[in-house]
Amino acid sequence: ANVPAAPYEPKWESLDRRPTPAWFGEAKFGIFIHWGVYSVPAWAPVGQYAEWYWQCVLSKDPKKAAWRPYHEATFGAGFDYRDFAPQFRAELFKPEQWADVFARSGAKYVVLTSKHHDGFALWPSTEASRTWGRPWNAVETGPKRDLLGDLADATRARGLTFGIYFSYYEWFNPLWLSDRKRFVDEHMIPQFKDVVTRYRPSLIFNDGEWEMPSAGWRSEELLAWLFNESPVRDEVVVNDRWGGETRHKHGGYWTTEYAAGLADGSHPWEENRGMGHSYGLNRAERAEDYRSTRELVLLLIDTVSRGGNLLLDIGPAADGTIPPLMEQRLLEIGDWLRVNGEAIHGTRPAARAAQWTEGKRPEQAYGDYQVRYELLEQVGQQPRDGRAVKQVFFTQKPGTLYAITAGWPGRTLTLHDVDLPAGASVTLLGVSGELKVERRGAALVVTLPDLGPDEAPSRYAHVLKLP
Ligand code: FUL
Repeated sequence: ANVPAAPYEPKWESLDRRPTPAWFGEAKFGIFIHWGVYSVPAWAPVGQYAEWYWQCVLSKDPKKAAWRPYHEATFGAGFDYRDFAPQFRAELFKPEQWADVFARSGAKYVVLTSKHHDGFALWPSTEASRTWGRPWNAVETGPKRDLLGDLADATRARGLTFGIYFSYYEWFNPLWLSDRKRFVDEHMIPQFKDVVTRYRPSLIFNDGEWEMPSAGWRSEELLAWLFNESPVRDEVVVNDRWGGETRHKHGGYWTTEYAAGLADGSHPWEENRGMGHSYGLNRAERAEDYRSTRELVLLLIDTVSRGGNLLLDIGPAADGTIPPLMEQRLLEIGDWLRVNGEAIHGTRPAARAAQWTEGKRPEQAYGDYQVRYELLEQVGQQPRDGRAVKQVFFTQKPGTLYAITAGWPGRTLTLHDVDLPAGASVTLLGVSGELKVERRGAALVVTLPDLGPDEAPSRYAHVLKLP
């Protein structure tokens, strides 16, 4: 409804004026899924991206030196990545079960890799098999199933918004290697229009754009088609990966990847990352390589307090199962959101994103509940001494301020520079009754309920609701 009438001109100047459809800013939390042929080897040196398997095994870059010996020892020197495709079977894939987990996680949207840089399409893309000269989509080989269509249907049936990841670039597509212009004209553009028309994704996380400027990819034309003519022109949300020059400059929302994100909501943005160090499943990662639920919940809160969305990635296995550790994290985030979601979904950043410990060393803040958060250094929010941490995060809705504490604050919590109308009451989400509040100058001292160790309404973080 907030989208002005088409047409948009195939020029950044015009395309960049299209507002990001409102659903995105309300949703806050999405699930990213990297799933494909790379889910068969499902391996990377810890810290690297497993979905890059094919490229890295063939790479001469010394930083990628560990890949080839692993591949040769495990599968044999002559084993071609393409021969993993028949082993991508998805035999245990139950899209309804995935959708159930996603819905219970409190996420509002789901973004699946329609194809990654290996070019393998999760839908019956005729362009994929034609340009690769072999069955190179999930219906013609491997799962023999329209994974994209089945997940789109199942997630929508649970009220979730469905989107796709799409990579322009395909490392070894024969047409890309021989003629980039024909690759774009005869493969990429028809394929993009096909996937959009068939599945009507409400979000397109484009990627693999860096290899050419946007003019080479014909991105302005493609986006004008998307915004003016495509079946999703009213609701589609797009990111900023449309050509070597476009990130944080053109397109829709800005993307950050394993980074701190932006300092504020001056432009729509979304941080995306896995729970460990990879997007595709990496079987070399151990439990301690994964962020804890507490870290993930705090990451979500911190992101939302600065006006961003969090697109949290999972890497399902080639058999179609979600690794239980990932499922557990999602369900626990959902437990938190069930009590506290009103402070996340549909909110906007407050005047101030967070309250820091003032001049205190982090260990003096909340004992072991302190938020150690290396990310924040990257957005220049660290106070001078470099030791302070965020204790309280703020979000708001019209007429309501939410103060979200990292960990249980103890018997009282002092909120600095917060106003409270006379006679107004403060509550703790998940607990009935008003809290005692005392004004001390510009600060409010809130007395928390006297709860036993297991009686707090939720774990990890707690929400005070102020009128
Ligand atoms: C990057 C890709 O190269 C990664 O594999 C991953 O898909 C990430 C979301 O975007 O640019």
